[in-house]
Amino acid sequence: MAPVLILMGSQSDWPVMQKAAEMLESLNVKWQAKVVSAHRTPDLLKSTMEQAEQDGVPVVIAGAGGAAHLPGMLAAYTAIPVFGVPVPSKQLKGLDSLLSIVQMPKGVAVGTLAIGDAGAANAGLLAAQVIGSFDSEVRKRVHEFRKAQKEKVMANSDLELP
Ligand code: RP5
Repeated sequence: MAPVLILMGSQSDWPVMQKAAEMLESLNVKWQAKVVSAHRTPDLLKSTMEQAEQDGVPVVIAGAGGAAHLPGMLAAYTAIPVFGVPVPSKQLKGLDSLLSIVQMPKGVAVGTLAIGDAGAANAGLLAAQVIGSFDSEVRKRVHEFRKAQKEKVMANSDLELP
């Protein structure tokens, strides 16, 4: 069983959601990805979360666009922390996705990330940090990632006009 379950509303969400998978790969955290739609496959949504509970999955990342009800509905079925990624939509560029995910009613929590690639990558990072709270090796790798990121910024901090 992979510790991070990445769910998305459509195959078309994968180009964004794979940024979460790439981040997890870079931190050597195993993941599993699956298409589950809140509207098109509601029964699958319920059974997927029941299975995740049974399997002891510690964290779920869920991305959806437009009327993005997937993360909230997943959270309704489980006590596993759910991180929601608003996927950019064709018409409203993901503002609709963001508002659909972030405006949860009190009592059912979804941790909402930024719209698009950065949000998906950070969902992967945050999921790794959750795993790192009980797996010191993963925690160490998150620290190493931060250190490498800082060194990259420092190495290119002097700007010049072309
Ligand atoms: C949402 O509708 C999905 O998460 C996706 O972002 C959006 C469009 O889906 P497709 O019509 O591309 O399958 O449920």
